[in-house]
Amino acid sequence: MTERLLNLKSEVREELKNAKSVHELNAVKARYVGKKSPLQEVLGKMREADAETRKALGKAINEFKSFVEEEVSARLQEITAAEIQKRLESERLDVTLPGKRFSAGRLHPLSKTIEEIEDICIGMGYEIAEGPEIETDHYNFELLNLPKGHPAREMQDSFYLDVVHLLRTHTSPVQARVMQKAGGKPIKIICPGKVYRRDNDDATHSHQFMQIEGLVIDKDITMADLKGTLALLMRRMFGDELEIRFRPSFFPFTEPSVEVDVTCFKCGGEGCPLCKGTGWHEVLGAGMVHPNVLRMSGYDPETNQGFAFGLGIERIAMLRYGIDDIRYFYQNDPRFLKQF
Ligand code: FA5
Repeated sequence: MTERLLNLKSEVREELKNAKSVHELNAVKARYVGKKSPLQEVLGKMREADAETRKALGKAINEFKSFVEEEVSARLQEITAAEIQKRLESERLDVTLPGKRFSAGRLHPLSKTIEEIEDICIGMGYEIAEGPEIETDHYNFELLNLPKGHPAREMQDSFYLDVVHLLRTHTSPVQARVMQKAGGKPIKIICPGKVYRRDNDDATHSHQFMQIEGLVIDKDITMADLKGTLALLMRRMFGDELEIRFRPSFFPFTEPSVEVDVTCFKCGGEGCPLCKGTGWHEVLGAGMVHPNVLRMSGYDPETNQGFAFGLGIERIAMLRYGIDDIRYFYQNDPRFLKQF
């Protein structure tokens, strides 16, 4: 019988050699030491044997079991090492390869410019207001002292949707909306937003562009407040390098009215094709709120004064970042956008 066990050992070795996985190893183990293994046959024989043979057989069985355990565990180590080696080879990482580039989104230069202006104005105590892009003729023109047939309406060629509605041509209609809601109380707001005009697109004009409207209404507001506010805003935006000039102008909703120009960033004021030889770029219109406008929206011009301004965001962004064509802002070219 001990001889039979010796033969089994060489069978076990052979089968373990052929086993390729943990599952196959366990199957070999069960086959040789499990309930249906040839050991059961040896155990059966033990019952009939004399005491001395039983002792010898018991020793041989235990030795066989330990042998199987050791062989299985040795083979298990080999299989595990081979599996690790296989994985290492198939999942090999070349740590010298360059990493994957992740492209991060960023703010559009116009959004950045609006945020900067908003931050400066909020620092001066302004609140942010909003108004609709589809406006009525009443708010876009009439409440701004531009009755039907007024020649100054032609200053802003409009996209009409029907006889009453149009795409707002400027952010100034928000003035009237805010004044009507404020019910005679002081106002200090800015309103950023898109505006639309039937202008021909060129390097400095777009049919859709953005403005920020500013409106301050209170007692004893003077032109000096307007000038000081705009000069501070411009200096904060451009530093002290660019020159600013206030030029008398005309808007039906302000009296007196001014336009503010900033030196051309391209030629430094000497005159070039971009500034059409003038050396300046107009960036905003402003003035003291016209008494008619105050009156139409519920303010007594005898006791209340105010100033208003409307600046062109694209023009400011062009000066700020040295961009020589307004159309870049609307082409969504990643080569342009990723510079900001
Ligand atoms: C107005 O729109 C007035 N509502 C501004 C105002 C507000 C005056 C409050 C007084 C009181 P104007 O048409 O000049 O004004 O436009 C204001 C600014 O918008 C200009 O200075 C310019 O920077 C910009 N702008 C005007 N037209 C265009 C255009 N087609 N493309 C790009 N920017 C423009």
